[in-house]
This record gives sequence, C-alpha cells and structure tokens, in this order.
Amino acid sequence: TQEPITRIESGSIVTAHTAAAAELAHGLLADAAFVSPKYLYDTLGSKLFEALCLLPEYYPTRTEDAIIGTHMGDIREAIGTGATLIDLGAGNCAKAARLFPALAPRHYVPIDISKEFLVHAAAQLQRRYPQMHITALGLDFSQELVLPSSIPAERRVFFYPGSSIGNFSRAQASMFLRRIRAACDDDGSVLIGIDLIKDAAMLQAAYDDALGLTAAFNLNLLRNVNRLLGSDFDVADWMHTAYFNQREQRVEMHLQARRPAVVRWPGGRRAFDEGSRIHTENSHKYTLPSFTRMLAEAGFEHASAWTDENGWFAVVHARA
Ligand code: AVJ
Repeated sequence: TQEPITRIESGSIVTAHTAAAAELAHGLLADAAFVSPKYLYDTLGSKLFEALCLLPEYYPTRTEDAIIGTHMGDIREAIGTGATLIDLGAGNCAKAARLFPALAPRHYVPIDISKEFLVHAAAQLQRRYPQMHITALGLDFSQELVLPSSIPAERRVFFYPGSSIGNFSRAQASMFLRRIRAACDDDGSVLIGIDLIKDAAMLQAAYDDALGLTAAFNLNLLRNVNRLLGSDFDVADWMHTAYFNQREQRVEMHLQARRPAVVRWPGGRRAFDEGSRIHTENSHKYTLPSFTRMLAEAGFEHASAWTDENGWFAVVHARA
C-alpha cells in the first residue's frame, strides 16, 4: 500500500510522513486495531521514555546499566577499540556514551526514528568527543537496514540495548538479526540487551507504574498519530492498559476507549466501542538459551552473555 505514494512524493521528509500515514491507517482499520510502538517516539515521547527509565518499577534500564558497568572489561575484550558502533534506537545516546571510555569507537552511528531528539543528543556528544566520527541518522530501521556508504563496513558493532528487540515478534526478531548479519562483514558483531522471563507482577508493575508515566507515554502516541495522520483522537477518550500475556511471554500495552469514540482522518474513519482497544506495544521476554539459539540461526554463532545477580536482564555479545 505504501509503494504508489512513495513514487508520487518527491521530498524525502514528505515521503516518510506519507508512508507513516498509510501504515497508521492500515493498523487503525484492522479488525484488531494496532499502531506500531515506534510511533511512541516523537520528541515528547522520547522525553517521557527517558523519564520512565528513572522509575523504581522500570528495572530494565538500570539493570542493564549495572550489567554493562560490572562487565565493561569483558565487553572491551570482546569488542576491542576503534570499531564502528551502530546504535539502533539511540534515543539520547546515553547508553552508547557510557561505552565510549572503554571502547573508543572510531565511528559512532546513532540511528533513531525520533529525529530532532536524536540530532540534539548527537550534537552534544560531538562537542564532548570532537575527534570521533559521528553520523546521526534519523530513520526507521524496522523495515530495512541500509546504511550510507560513508559508514565503514569493517568491524561494525550493532548495539541494540534496552530489550528494544522485544518489540518485534519472535519471527520478526529473527529476521531482523539476519538483516543485521547481512549488513556486516565476517568481523561484525552485535551487543544486545534482552529482558528475561520473570514474575508476572513485577513485569506488570514495570509497564503500569504508580505515577502514570507509562500511561502518559502510551497516550502520547495518539498525539503523534494525530500529527502524522491528521486524525482527531481525543486523548481524554482513552486509557492505558498493560498486562503480561503468559502464553506469548510478552507484556502488551493497549489503549482502551473509556467511552464510544469516533476517529476521523483524511480519507478514513473508525468507530470504537466503549472498552475496545488499540494494541500499541508488545515487549517480548526471552530466556538466554532461546535467544542465543536465535542469534546462532541468524549467523552469530559465538555468543558471550552477562546477567545481573537476580537474572532479570541479560546483555549478549555475539560474533559472526
Ligand atoms: C524501549 C522497547 C525496550 O519495551 O520495555 C517502556 C519501551 N514500553 N515502557 C520496553 C517501553 C513501556 C521499552 N523498550
């Protein structure tokens, strides 16, 4: 459905918007309405995510930070210095920046769909590290992963922290790892954070916090959709819900209609009954063996993994 639109439009930013609008309309018109979680990240969404990482309930960021801090020596040994660090979903670039003293990458390539937020963060980092090559890319890497030819092909390390890979279905995650494998030489590797399967109550609390920051993060998606699609969602009509789906081993976030709501946009409309939902995120949880197997199947056979003492989270480095 996106193909004819990309041919008609000329400016690349306009094209990106039009493609997003087509994707959003498709999801909103599906029997079980959905919006991809990548639309959580406009400038405000990126800031809300940054804030929710500080919540006591949201353990992944802090646990991953601690794992990386504790095992920085091993990570340096695995990766070495002077690599090309490609940061997928870089956001504020803080996680990668913490690796810089040990890894001293020659090139740093942060990529994020939240373009303005990324450019701001990358510019600040460039001031701190004036001699590092930094190429910030404001793009959606979930569909395809093509890097400009100016990015060195040798010693690429794809950094995908925070368990963001959990947003993909297991089949999509497997495909995404294959795509990364295809985007690097035989000396390429990945450094990935994964959230491990744990107590459902703890997972639930992490995605439905007492302050309501996650609720604001989820609801803000409707504003981003309004901007991109030209729709007229009224945020007040909707509420945040999140729960652990045991069968799929994933946390799901939805937006639920508080009352009957009709949403209109150029060329479309949808009526939602009270209580009906828009599925906005899956956050899949893994076991270390199942994830290591997925990596091996994608061509990353040599894996090292580090975890915290509670076994809540893991950081995996895997070479081709
Ligand atoms: C950034 C995708 C890893 O799934 O835990 C945080 C996003 N959603 N709270 C996650 C998120 C709700 C987060 N990722």
